[in-house]
Amino acid sequence: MLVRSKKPWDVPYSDVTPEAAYHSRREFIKVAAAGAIGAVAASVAGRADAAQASQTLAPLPNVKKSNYVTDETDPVNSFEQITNWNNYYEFGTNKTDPARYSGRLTTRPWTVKIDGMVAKPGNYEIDDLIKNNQLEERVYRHRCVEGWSYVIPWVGFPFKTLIDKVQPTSQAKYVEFTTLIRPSEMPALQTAGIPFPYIEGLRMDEAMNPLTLVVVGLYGKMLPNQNGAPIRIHLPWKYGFKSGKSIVHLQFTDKQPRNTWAVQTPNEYGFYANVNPHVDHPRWSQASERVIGKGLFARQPTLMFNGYENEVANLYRGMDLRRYF
Ligand SMILES: Nc1nc2c(c(=O)[nH]1)N[C@H]1C(S)=C(S)[C@@H](COP(=O)(O)O)O[C@H]1N2
Ligand SMILES: [Mo]
Repeated sequence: MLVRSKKPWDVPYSDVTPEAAYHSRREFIKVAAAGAIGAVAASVAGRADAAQASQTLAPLPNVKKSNYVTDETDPVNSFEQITNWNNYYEFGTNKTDPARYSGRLTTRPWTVKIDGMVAKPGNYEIDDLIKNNQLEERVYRHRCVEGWSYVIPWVGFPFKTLIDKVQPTSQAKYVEFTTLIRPSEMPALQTAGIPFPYIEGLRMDEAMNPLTLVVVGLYGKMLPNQNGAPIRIHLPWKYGFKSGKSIVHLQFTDKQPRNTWAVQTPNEYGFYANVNPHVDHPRWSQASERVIGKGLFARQPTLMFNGYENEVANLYRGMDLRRYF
């Protein structure tokens, strides 16, 4: 048997979560759709584990409900699940390493440099980005290429609103993200086995899609370090590796970015990384996934574009998705 330790997400959901908390999370989705979320986030965070784990994280001001509420049927995962099963190789390659080792990361001051083919390049302070953009909560399913997923109440703003402000020129075809590399605070830079800094990128139309989110928080509070503080990206129809964490640089360019995993292992990871149950990874099937919190062996079918097909399929019309994986 491969079961090494009994984590909350290895056992059936009902075994780890009191009935009341279970209902409050389902409720969370409904209430978020209906009204202001401040009070709702607080009530969810009122659960003992979430309250303890997130007490040092500042609440984010002025978070509004989103127009993009999915009909996600699984409950939102707990703060504990979302922050203890992560990929952030700068802190180690085990899923629990980021929670264990990212505490030392300092995320202030923090500047995101924006340059390249853009009319208004500049250095943008994280707290200005938080203050000057209308934050909203988006509940998205997050599917990792390795075969697990969870449902996260992100806080952020559409990438499109930032792009509209900085005004890329007509030459810009892609945007490239570079993430932080800081040896004094990142213990696994030499041992993780991939090159750093971690680089990702998007086609402009993907970046401008209304679902594409610049993430600065979750559960109504500042982003925990292990989830990519203070600023990361998330595209719910793509595998998790597209969502670079702790971004320091956005460059608009006419060349397709050489994203880290595609450079590292080109036959396994491509530039597009769209969730696609019909295109398997060379070493495993992508037809199903394990939902964190539902039990180790409870797999469920993976949906085309992770279930966001209506919103994004048009971006890829006419493309051979086996070739552009
Ligand atoms: N800088 C950086 N960003 C990264 C990674 C990483 O190792 N370093 N891992 C990626 C992968 S493979 C995944 S699945 C997601 C995980 O995000 P999560 O821990 O919030 O679920 O982050 C992505 N962003
Ligand atoms: Mo991943």
